[in-house]
Amino acid sequence: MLKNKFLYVIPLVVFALIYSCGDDNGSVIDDFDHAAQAIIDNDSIDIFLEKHYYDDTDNTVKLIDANQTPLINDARLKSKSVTFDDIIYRLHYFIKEEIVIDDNNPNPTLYDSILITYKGEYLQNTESLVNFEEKISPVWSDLAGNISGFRHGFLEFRRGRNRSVEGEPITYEGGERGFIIMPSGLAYRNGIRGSIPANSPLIFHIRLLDYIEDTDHDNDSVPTILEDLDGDENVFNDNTDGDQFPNFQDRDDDGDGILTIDEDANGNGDPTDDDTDGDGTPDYLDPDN
Ligand SMILES: [Ca+2]
Ligand SMILES: [Ca+2]
Ligand SMILES: [Ca+2]
Ligand SMILES: [Ca+2]
Repeated sequence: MLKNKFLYVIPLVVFALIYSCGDDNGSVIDDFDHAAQAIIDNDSIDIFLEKHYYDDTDNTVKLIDANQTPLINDARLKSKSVTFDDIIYRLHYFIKEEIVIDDNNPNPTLYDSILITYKGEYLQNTESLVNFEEKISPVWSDLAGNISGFRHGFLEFRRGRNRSVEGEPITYEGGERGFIIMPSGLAYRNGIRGSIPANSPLIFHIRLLDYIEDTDHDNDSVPTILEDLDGDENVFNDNTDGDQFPNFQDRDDDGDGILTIDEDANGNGDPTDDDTDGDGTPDYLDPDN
């Protein structure tokens, strides 16, 4: 079941993966002033939020043309700080209607595969948006490799419940909808991405239908969230054996020839709690045991 679902993870953000790789490339010299751009974007987004409102009839963000409530005064608009590359950014998110259903883990983590619908737009200026991508039918997306604003925004949304009937279209009950609005620093920064100009704040109109709990990209029975060993919210820079695969894509994390899934001495399905030589390093990360 889990494996089948994962096959549908789609490349909404393959470009984000490419970006991540580029970012680690020491040959790229980037003297762009990201801190200054963060201030510019923050001001633009504030003005945008003053000039627009949320139209509940068609779930869109529109320019105020009468006495609608500006987003900045709409109690449903929330914000939080997200640090990326040592800069603290402000990320806004808007949940149209909070939906609580019986679910112990309604929100995804930063590393999960999510089932969503969305429409992405960039701010051309503080009064106009330009659509760059839209998925009306549900698609699977991988948060692990996605842009920071997208990842941190989705954490705030609750999934729905699958009510699909065999042979009929996928149907979900609940599944919160709304939007995320992010500065360019949490999106594609000063790079051009498809039709999106450099330094563009983005807005994603979204609905979270479902996600895979404890998404495990390499199926080694260590959830991807636990393969971010240094806890820096980036799974691409954790590579215990220094081979070409970061741990979350490596089925033998310590490169000792024994697959991680088989370094489970107590057989409880969790390799992270087995340390047979008692040296403080679990066997799956211990090349000499
Ligand atoms: Ca894993
Ligand atoms: Ca990491
Ligand atoms: Ca692994
Ligand atoms: Ca080992």
